[in-house]
Amino acid sequence: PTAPPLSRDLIDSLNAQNLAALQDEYHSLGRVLERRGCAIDAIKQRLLSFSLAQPSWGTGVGGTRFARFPLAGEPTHLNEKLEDCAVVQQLSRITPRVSPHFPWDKIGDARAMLERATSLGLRFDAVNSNTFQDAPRQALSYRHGSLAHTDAAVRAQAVEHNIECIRVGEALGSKAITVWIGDGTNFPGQQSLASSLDRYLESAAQIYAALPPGWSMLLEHKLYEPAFYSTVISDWGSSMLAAQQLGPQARCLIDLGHHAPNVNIEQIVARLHRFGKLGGFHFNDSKYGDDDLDSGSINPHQLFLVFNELVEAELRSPADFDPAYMIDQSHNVTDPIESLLSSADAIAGAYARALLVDRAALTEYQQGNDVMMAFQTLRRAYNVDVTPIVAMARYERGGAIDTIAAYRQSGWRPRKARERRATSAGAGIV
Ligand code: PSV
Ligand code: MN
Ligand code: MN
Repeated sequence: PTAPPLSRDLIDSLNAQNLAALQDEYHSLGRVLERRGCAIDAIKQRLLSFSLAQPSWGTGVGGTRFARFPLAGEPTHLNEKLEDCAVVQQLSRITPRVSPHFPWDKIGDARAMLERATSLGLRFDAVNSNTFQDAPRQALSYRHGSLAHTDAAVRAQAVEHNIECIRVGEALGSKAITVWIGDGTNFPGQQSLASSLDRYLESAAQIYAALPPGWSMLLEHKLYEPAFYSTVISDWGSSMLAAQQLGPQARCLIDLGHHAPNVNIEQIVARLHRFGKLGGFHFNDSKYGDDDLDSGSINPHQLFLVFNELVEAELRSPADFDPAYMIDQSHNVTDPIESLLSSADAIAGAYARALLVDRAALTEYQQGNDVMMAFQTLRRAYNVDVTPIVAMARYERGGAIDTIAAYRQSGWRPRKARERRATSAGAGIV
């Protein structure tokens, strides 16, 4: 039996206040779209089968390397993180899975943790390994790298940790492991750029060999940070070469914040899909680097263009289209639940806009090299305020029409501030 954390009556009574306006706006938008030959119900239907994973670590206040300002009532361990994820899911209805990160998340009895998640209406998504930090009581340090370390014993320890993550993931009902490493250098000459990659490939192959059938290994690349001169898996090219060498269960994961400035991420989406290596996404937004700001808060147009490629990719070859969608943000100055709600909304909205693109017209304009009209076809879809479609889909799935207002009215955070122990300013919620 599921026990959602917020009162159903509260959500229903708030929805009752908002429903007439939503219906009016939905039907009015429906008429606009109908004149363009597009059925609003069909778009809503597609949204009804769209979902995203939440990062367990996104439920706490992340902080920066300068400071962390604790939030009263933030979760202190996985049980409480799951509760907060359940609140997000109860209101948004498109975030039913949680991605755990080890050893930040202490699982204990995996079966009990899975039952707890299930009772909250949640499932587990990809597990994340962590060899970019030293865990307490760890034998060997990752100061100079992990999977690509010069010392075979450190590499073996990092491989072992990843295999352990897979085993825990199996018990949690997960189907993928996401591997992001911080390995790289801060000085020219510090390491051999060629040998580091060789060592990574050898270690990654050992993790790959431990994958259960039906599992994916998602390789997440990142240009820089913590390494500032060179990073072993720095870009989609390195990620793609590694995934190709490892085998069919290895695919590439795109974190929107992990690229050089102005890189054409949507083109990377098209490339990876073309070669069967589009594994998944970490959604967030950025202005300067890996800022981990809320999805769609800085560059919503880029988010739309990414989804435009995703819709196109699915149309081209639906059989091998199965990217894992997840939010990966650091919430420093907002209540994380509100940020997750707002981001889920922005991501669903970008998808809805991409679904509005008149694909037949676009192809024709592209074929005839009608540059302006091809561009206008995208612009026309992007300009639509899709709020009523996203809200109606959410309402029909049992969520809140106005998620943030419902969350605030629920008094969840003040209640948790009384119940949960306070976190410290220095450390994250590990
Ligand atoms: C690294 O910057 C990253 O995006 C990876 O996904 C990590 O696992 C995550 O952030 C956690 O902070
Ligand atoms: Mn990420
Ligand atoms: Mn990141």
